[in-house]
Amino acid sequence: MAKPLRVGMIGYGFMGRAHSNAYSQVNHFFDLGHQVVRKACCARNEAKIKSFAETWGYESYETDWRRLIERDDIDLIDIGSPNNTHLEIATAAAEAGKMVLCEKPLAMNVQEGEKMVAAIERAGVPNMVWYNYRRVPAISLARQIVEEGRIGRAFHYRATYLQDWTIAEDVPQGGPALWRLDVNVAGSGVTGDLLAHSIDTAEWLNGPICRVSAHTETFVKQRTHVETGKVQPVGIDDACMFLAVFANGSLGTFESTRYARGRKNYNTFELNGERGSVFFDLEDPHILQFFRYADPGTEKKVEDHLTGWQRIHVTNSEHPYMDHWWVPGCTIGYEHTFINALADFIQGLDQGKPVQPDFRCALHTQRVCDAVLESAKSGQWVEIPAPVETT
Ligand code: SOE
Repeated sequence: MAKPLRVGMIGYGFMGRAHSNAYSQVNHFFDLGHQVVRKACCARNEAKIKSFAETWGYESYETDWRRLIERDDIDLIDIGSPNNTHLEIATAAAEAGKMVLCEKPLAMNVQEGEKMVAAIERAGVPNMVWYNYRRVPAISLARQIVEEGRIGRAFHYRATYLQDWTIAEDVPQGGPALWRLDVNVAGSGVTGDLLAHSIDTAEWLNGPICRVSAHTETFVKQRTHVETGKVQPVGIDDACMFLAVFANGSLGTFESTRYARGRKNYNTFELNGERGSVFFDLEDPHILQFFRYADPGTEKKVEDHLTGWQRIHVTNSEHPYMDHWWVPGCTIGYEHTFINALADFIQGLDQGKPVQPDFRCALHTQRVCDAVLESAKSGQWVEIPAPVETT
């Protein structure tokens, strides 16, 4: 008999919907020891959260997150509200003994992230940060290929994360969704919002980044603020590019912008090693490209007339997560990455094993983001301390 997992969801925007969909679907597709109960959702605007509760099947709603955390019929608090709320909510939730899931990036900056990790680890509560792209089956397959030794010694890692939705000067800052343009709410621009994803994926596949050199640009320097109605300076980075050195000696380049006309959510990476390479593009999410030069173990080189990039359609039941979905050849989508992530978290609960990326792991991603922003300011290379290992 599955144990109930009573969820309190904070936030009703893009991520509130993505997470709520995962809560409603996960037990239909994964055989788990916990049954999710959508107990309550929470936001300040009563009319909106009431309607959200009805749409997504929550039993109740709250308009104050403190009240949600006080409730003894809630086991897990999920933070899907803007970045400047993460610290306070996560700390209070951990102190109340709740499990905590948090949307990325972990925090506004490293100082906040450290406080969050301290609170979570003091309380010893299960936790996870929603770096959902790890759960794209093709990206998980890339990790498997790396772990199988098929890339071998890594030389280069190349990531891009491009969008185009803030090019117009009349896009305002502040308020729902557009808080991402307000530095006081978001902490940073593309570095925390987009490159954080690229960094999480890169470190998962290729190990820790130990030094960075960055440059950022803010193309539109002033925007009307939704809350004040006034034209105010823009404090976020609109674009960021950085060079990285990984602890394994390989070299990385990372580029991100919201000014790449035509690019909507172009999240790509390529890893080149001695035995092979992998390439992924989120606009073609079911495909992992793999170049096989030599096999691990034997070091036998693939016959010359057969070498070439393979396009692996990652939908076979042998592929990560795909045995939970449809028959081979049938694809899954963006929303499934959240369902897969939640399933991993619940399996961790079932087995008493922590799941990655946890808060501590996400703190290292935050360190890289902060180092990138510091380097962009100083024009100097910035060193990043090695992560403290978690399980
Ligand atoms: C920004 O546009 C955004 O919604 C990010 O906040 C998400 O994390 C990313 O996955 C898609 O783009």
